[in-house]
Amino acid sequence: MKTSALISSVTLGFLPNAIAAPGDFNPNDITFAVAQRALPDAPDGYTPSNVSCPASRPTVRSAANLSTNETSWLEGRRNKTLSAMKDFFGHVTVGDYDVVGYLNNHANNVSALPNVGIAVSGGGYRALMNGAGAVKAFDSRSENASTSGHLGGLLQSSTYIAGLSGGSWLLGSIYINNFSTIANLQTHKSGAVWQFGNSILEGPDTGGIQLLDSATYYKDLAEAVNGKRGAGYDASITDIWGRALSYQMFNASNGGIDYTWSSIADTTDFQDGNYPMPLVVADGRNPGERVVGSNSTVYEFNPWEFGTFDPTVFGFIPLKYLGSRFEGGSLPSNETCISGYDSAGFIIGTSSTLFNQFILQINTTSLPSFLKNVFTDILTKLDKSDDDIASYDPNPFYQYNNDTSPYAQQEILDLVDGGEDLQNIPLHPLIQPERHVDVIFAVDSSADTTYYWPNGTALVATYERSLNSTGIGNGTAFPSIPDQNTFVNLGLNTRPTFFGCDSSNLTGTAPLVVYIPNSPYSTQSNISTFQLSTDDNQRDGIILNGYEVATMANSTRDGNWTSCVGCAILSRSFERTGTTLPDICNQCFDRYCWNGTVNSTEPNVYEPVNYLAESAASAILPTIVSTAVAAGVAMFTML
Ligand SMILES: *[C@@H]1O[C@H](CO)[C@@H](O)[C@H](O)[C@H]1NC(C)=O
Ligand SMILES: *[C@@H]1O[C@H](CO)[C@@H](O)[C@H](O)[C@H]1NC(C)=O
Ligand SMILES: *[C@@H]1O[C@H](CO)[C@@H](O)[C@H](O)[C@H]1NC(C)=O
Ligand SMILES: *[C@@H]1O[C@H](CO)[C@@H](O)[C@H](O)[C@H]1NC(C)=O
Ligand SMILES: *[C@@H]1O[C@H](CO)[C@@H](O)[C@H](O)[C@H]1NC(C)=O
Ligand SMILES: *[C@@H]1O[C@H](CO)[C@@H](O)[C@H](O)[C@H]1NC(C)=O
Ligand SMILES: *[C@@H]1O[C@H](CO)[C@@H](O)[C@H](O)[C@H]1NC(C)=O
Ligand SMILES: *[C@@H]1O[C@H](CO)[C@@H](O)[C@H](O)[C@H]1NC(C)=O
Ligand SMILES: *[C@@H]1O[C@H](CO)[C@@H](O)[C@H](O)[C@H]1NC(C)=O
Ligand SMILES: *[C@@H]1O[C@H](CO)[C@@H](O)[C@H](O)[C@H]1NC(C)=O
Ligand SMILES: *[C@@H]1O[C@H](CO)[C@@H](O)[C@H](O)[C@H]1NC(C)=O
Ligand SMILES: CC(=O)N[C@H]1CO[C@H](CO)[C@@H](O)[C@@H]1O
Repeated sequence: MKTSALISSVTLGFLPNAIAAPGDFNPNDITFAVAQRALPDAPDGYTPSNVSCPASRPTVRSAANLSTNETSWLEGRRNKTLSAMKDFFGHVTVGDYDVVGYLNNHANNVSALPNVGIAVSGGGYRALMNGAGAVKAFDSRSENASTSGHLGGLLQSSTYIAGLSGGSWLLGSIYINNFSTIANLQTHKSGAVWQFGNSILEGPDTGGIQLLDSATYYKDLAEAVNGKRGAGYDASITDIWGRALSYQMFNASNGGIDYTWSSIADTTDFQDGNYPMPLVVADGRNPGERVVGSNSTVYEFNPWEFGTFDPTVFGFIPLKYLGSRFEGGSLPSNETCISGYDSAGFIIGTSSTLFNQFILQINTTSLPSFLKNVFTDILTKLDKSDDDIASYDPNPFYQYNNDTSPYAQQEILDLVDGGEDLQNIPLHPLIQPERHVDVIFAVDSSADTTYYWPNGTALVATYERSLNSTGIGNGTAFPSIPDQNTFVNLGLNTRPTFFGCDSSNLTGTAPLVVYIPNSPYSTQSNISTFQLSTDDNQRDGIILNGYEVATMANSTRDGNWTSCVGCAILSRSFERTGTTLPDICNQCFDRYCWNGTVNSTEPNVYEPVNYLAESAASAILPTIVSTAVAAGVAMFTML
């Protein structure tokens, strides 16, 4: 019996007892039981537990280099991206230039070849769905995606894919479900994942893989979090939030309670370099500060490690041993190794702490009052019950880099939503010089404007942070980005725009950024960040719109769009190999590269019309939130 005995029988006495225990075999799960996927390898469900340490005890390592894990993985992955790029340039032409011939000529030196990254912004369910549409467009497995005018194969050609907040829910849905296609996530039978018609407050449909009713759902949430607390770890509302998200995102019984993020690194397909490397971003909140500013530390969770390249902490620990009591960068000899802390749901919950407040709205539902009481009971046991933070107890970077780390004397590390520093696109891991990324496809579903469209705020934040290259930017460089008024006035947020095309005009080595802002094609995809549920029609409409955003309506808006994407991919590689770009690329760059023009006059309210006129008539008008709510949670509206 893995369930915790710590839940008081008073609390649970009235609940049904026919509850599937974690790990129970579920016949509906049969296809997943045999498929390769992230692994249910946590030793005791959600409760972190002692495990024997490996022969060389885990330590904090300096962030001066990439991990040996990533370096050796890259050798395999870069080879795989080469063949994927050859497929991609089979249907994406660049004038009459022989791109496949070029790739073949440099096949023995993969570092000469393009190194592609994808970044999916935050913005709650809107970002999850719009981001999913873009990923669907980039995935060669999607129907029609590998035909002329489409962009299938870009995902397979990528080395990295980063997500934060709502974007991290997308990454979790893909990676914890066996590198699932988006179409599969959309078509799961009732009761399985991505059933957003049920709000997260109600829990999953009964039936399907979860076999839960609301009572069991809340009981499970409570039990998981109480188990962690009972084992001596500080828990926060983010623990409940992460567990709740897991039921919506992970197609495994009990909301995939024993799936860890680090298990991604243990799957054969990932080890063989068959997928891009997923990166989830969260921010640190400086001790004693409520505002998460541009000087807060940006952390990443990758399949092997958790840590940061920022000059504050400047270190990484093995993710599998998160929860172990590190001190001054090593694990004292009287401390055991801990595993199971890096629950996949807790990782995506951490990246999205701004939304953990959703769960506090339970009293607005029609759920029976005994359930509200169960929930209130857990909340009162949490130290920071209404705080939008994730508590990492113990702080793995305790007494590490005392001189530079503001967190060195903190026994608990507070992490918050990856977009709280306004860098709402997870570019940070992709602009680290050690990673040598050439081009980033930056999908932005932020709600910056009155009607929840992006206006470049996320890019501005990353650009400004990079200007402090000797400080918090720590050697990163980023293309020049104009102010938000310019984005709106020049329409840089209504269609894809390239930044940093001219590499000689940069302050250091930086990727070319292909900015892909959410905009309306067949659907008004600007749903409110507060909208907690979408029926399947709206969900699929926004995903399709995201597909059209990325492909410019399957190239009907610009017959040369996919060629231009090809030019963006090849640009830095051609510079390294001294190759001249084909003529069509110059036309593309004239059309898509921001050329330095600025118009900072204040624009009118931004209200784009659907590009695909025939569907404009049926457009759903954006929901306008009451000003009182909007003022109270201003931060929400930006993300
Ligand atoms: C990562 O690298 C370390 C040291 O090289 C190795 O011990 C460990 O097994 C690797 N982790 C994975 C998941 O491959
Ligand atoms: C990658 O490809 C190169 C060139 O074909 C080959 O020499 C090398 O062994 C490959 N590496 C891996 C890890 O597959
Ligand atoms: C971060 O910046 C704020 C505002 O400039 C400043 O008050 C604070 O001390 C800084 N925090 C750290 C840890 O550098
Ligand atoms: C290990 O030793 C330190 C210092 O004496 C102590 O604070 C800590 O509680 C010990 N840990 C365990 C697991 O006993
Ligand atoms: C729900 O309402 C009850 C009764 O008014 C209150 O005690 C509890 O704190 C509320 N719960 C939340 C999460 O607001
Ligand atoms: C870091 O600070 C702690 C507490 O002040 C101290 O015990 C420890 O020796 C320091 N570590 C280093 C490497 O200076
Ligand atoms: C851009 O977005 C920010 C919030 O991210 C907002 O404060 C600003 O007013 C917006 N400006 C324009 C021109 O939309
Ligand atoms: C740059 O970063 C350093 C260290 O983080 C900080 O002291 C300094 O105030 C920052 N400068 C600017 C202009 O933000
Ligand atoms: C774009 O292609 C997708 C996938 O084939 C299709 O579902 C959609 O209807 C197309 N949209 C337009 C505007 O052609
Ligand atoms: C695409 O580019 C070619 C070559 O530069 C040009 O001749 C053609 O007119 C362009 N097509 C469109 C639809 O813009
Ligand atoms: C070129 O660099 C200058 C100085 O950083 C900057 O002001 C300008 O906007 C850049 N131009 C482009 C097109 O990025
Ligand atoms: C390029 C650069 O400035 N790197 C610095 C990043 O931060 C670490 C830790 O403070 C420094 O040692 C590096 O020199």
